[in-house]
Amino acid sequence: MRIRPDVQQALEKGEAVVALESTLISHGLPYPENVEVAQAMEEAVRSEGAIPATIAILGGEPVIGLDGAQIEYLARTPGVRKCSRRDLPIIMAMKGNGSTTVCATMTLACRAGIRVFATGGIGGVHRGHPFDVSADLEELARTPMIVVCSGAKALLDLEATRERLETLGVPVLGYETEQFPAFYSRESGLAVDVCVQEPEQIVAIARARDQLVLSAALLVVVPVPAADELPREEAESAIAQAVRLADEQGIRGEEVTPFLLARIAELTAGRSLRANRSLLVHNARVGGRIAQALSAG
Ligand code: PSU
Ligand code: MN
Repeated sequence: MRIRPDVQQALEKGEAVVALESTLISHGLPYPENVEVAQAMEEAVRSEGAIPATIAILGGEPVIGLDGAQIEYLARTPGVRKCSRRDLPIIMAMKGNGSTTVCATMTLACRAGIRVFATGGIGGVHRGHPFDVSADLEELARTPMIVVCSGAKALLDLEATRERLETLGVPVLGYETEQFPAFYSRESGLAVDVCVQEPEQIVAIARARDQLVLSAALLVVVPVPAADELPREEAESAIAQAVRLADEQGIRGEEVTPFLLARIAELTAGRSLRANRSLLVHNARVGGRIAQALSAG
């Protein structure tokens, strides 16, 4: 693994580091918003006094802490492989370039010694396809990090995803919310396991988890900032249409999520992108705050 020197140094000194994923750059957002958002997320982490480490595979080597040119490359190069955990040994042996999903980012970040990771929405159980379950969920069950997100992407079956998190033993902490957020919208009608107000409460729960040597991540869910929220009905109608298109066109496997995100952006005339961008940057800031509290305590 190639760890950027400032990230390495911060890890050695026990200072705050926040991992960021790269699939949202290569497959989640269109160019050039993807570069702008990736940079804004890094700045948001820094604004809280933590070091950002965006993760990807370049030339077969896992890179912990991309530089600006590497982010730009992932953002504008078609054909970068979207890597889940199963793809990591393949892309490394092929000496290829790959972006990392939530799952693969956690795998690599944890091995590098990073304890906090911020992203947009985790994968989960797909609507109408209960056997298409994102590897993100299994990874959350076995990798003891703190993962900050806005719930699971609303294009999924949120209720089934929420149930699966319970089965897998993943504690769901609502950051200033009682509800599991619905990604583009603040509320889903589903409950969190506990509502927390301060990063220190999250750190205390992480400590208790570690004392018990539980392997699961803590999932910290943060609603999209209210000003950029997509009303639930509007999001739902776009999602339902996009899911229908995916079924009609026979979209399967790892292509489903990027396909749906792109169709929803079209159907909402970019308003889904605004919500997505806003929640990503906000989550990065919250991640920075939690990483600070963790290194202080
Ligand atoms: N969140 C976003 N945009 C994304 C993703 C999450 O705001 O593009 C990506 C993440 O990398 C997540 C992946 O791990 O989608 C899930 O893909 P799948 O459903 O194929 O597991
Ligand atoms: Mn899938």
